[in-house]
Amino acid sequence: MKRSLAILLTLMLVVGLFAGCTPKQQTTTEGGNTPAETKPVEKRVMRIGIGLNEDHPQFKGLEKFKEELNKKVDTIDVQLFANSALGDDRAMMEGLQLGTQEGTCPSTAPIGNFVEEFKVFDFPYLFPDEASADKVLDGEIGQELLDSLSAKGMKGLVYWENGFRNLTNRQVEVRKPEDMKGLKVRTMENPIHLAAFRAFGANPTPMAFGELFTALQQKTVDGQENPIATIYYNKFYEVQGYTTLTKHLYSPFVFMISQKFWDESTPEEQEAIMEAAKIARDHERQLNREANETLSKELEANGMKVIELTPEEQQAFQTKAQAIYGEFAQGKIAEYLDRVQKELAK
Ligand code: KDG
Repeated sequence: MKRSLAILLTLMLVVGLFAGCTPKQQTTTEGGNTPAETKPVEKRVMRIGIGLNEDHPQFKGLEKFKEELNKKVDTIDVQLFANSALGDDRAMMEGLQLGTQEGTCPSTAPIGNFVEEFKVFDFPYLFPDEASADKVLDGEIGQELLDSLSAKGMKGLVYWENGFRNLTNRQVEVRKPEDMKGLKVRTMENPIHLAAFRAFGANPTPMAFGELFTALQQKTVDGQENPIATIYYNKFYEVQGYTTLTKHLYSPFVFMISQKFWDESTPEEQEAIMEAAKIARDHERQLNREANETLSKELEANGMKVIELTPEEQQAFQTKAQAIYGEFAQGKIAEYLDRVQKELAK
């Protein structure tokens, strides 16, 4: 009797130990009433979060990713979260590292806090147009930087598009840097952005995107800067009077998943993830470009004044921005900047 009790206890301990050792992979199973002989498909959950809302091309891109991935494999359950439901860009990248979520799509601006070299993409007026950005981002330089994320626990898949950023504010018709004097402007968490806005004469302050609308509404800040699609889909026209088409920075997104999720994927799944990410990228870029082309009119229809700058006016902003290049183009960032500029000159 004693012996069988000992065996039973040992068995329970072994089973318990094994249960403890199984990788903590969150799984879901498809379909409840499968016949006994067919094993239910075990799905790994891929939670992807972004700061923007469901109307934005970025979210449409994620829906496309999910649809394409589902066509190729049935072992991954993609779950999408908009509106900073999983946190801001920085917190979500930390979430990939900690394993509390599997995917996100931040602007490059906060990525510089994880991999310094990423700051190369955040120099104002670096890319003259979308085609030049695509050339660098989808080429060798872009790939090298994506690869550098792996050492930080993040697998950079491809670049999507946030787009050319423009200034909005509540009270001033900004046409030249001097008009920005003393204006409290929210920027992303990036030292180059902060320096650029100081150089323009503004009083910049970094803030998470999720807090921005309320900050504008409560007048904690006077203005902010984002691409037209974001200004429109986030209804900033309800709390801002003016958009100046400064186009001061082409802002890329990096679509990334956790390195752990990638490493635990089969080669077939990895191929499917990569293919779906690329199809979704093309879809998202196209929607975003259409939105940026057409939505200025909608901003005006919603009571905003949209200010186009003459080439001379634009140049005045560019000259101010140029003055901060030296301070940030140091070490590895300087090397990358040089390579990007050579690539653009080709
Ligand atoms: O989903 C992306 C957003 O979290 C953020 O990157 C948007 O450009 C952005 C900003 O200003 O924070």
